[in-house]
Amino acid sequence: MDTAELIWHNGEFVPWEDAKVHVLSHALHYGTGVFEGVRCYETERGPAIFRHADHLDRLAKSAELYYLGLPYSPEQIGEATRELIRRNGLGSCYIRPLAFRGYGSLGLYATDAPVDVIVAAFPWGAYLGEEGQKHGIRAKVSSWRRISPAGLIPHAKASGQYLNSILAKTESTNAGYEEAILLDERGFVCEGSGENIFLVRDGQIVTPPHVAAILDGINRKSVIQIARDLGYTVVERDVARAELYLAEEIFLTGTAAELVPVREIDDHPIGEPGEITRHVQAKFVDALYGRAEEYLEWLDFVKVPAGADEPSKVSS
Ligand code: PPE
Repeated sequence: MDTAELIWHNGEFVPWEDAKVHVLSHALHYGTGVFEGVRCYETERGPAIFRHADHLDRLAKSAELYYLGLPYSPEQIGEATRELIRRNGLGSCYIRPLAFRGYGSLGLYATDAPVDVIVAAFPWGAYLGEEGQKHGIRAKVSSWRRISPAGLIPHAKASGQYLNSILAKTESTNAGYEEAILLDERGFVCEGSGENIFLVRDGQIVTPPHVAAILDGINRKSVIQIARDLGYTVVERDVARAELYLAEEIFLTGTAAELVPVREIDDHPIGEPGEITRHVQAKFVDALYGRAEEYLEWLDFVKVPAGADEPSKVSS
């Protein structure tokens, strides 16, 4: 992976190679961590973090859902992140905040083990490839079902839950596809291994509802808003597997992936990215890079404009 100079670790900026944990850290054994994937984009006014407050809010909610008491407020983690990007001298980058049960005790009720927090920021290119963003990817419905709300919390972004995504992604990659699409236990479409999914049917945009067994993606919400603002009808409803094959267009959204068209699924051709996908994708990319005036409020600028007040310092 591409690295950077510093990582924020429990309130300190430490050299990348020194950001280490003990091998008996709780999260290493049980997956007791919650995290975010956030992206920062180089805009005309300098680096800006896309929907930063929403990501920090989801991090706090994921922590709450798994009884992890965060030792830092979302505001403190947010300011640490902006300072990290400044100190690392980064422009466009991927940001990975993680809160996890650290070293102190093992066993399943380990409230003695502290909650450690890190934020890393480093360069990370197109998750499903630049070619995929332009011409679409090939996807396969996974034989693994998406984690059920009966046993875990699909709405939380928790480390251990990603074993489910990893099984699906491994299966689809080994079979020669670029992404896996997971169904829920009823057989309805949920999402990709690390992205939400949208279909175009009869000119309408359709996506599984936020109460489905999906991660309620921040880019999902952004794309729904952008599509509606562009005049499209967006319907949140259950999506049957067969609709994947009958769709006029399909695309995926996520922080790492951004907006990626799907050109083939289970060997059924969907075709080159369609008109609606292209239209929404272009506006979405403009929003990410601060080129869409109407969505500027989604951006958290890292650097203070010259002449403005200094931002408050990290208080930890
Ligand atoms: N579903 C899942 C399961 C998921 O992991 C992500 C993000 C999304 C949907 C889209 O959510 P959002 O980024 O808020 O629009 N996946 C993150 C982790 C990917 C990874 O490989 O790590 C990401 O995109 O950063």
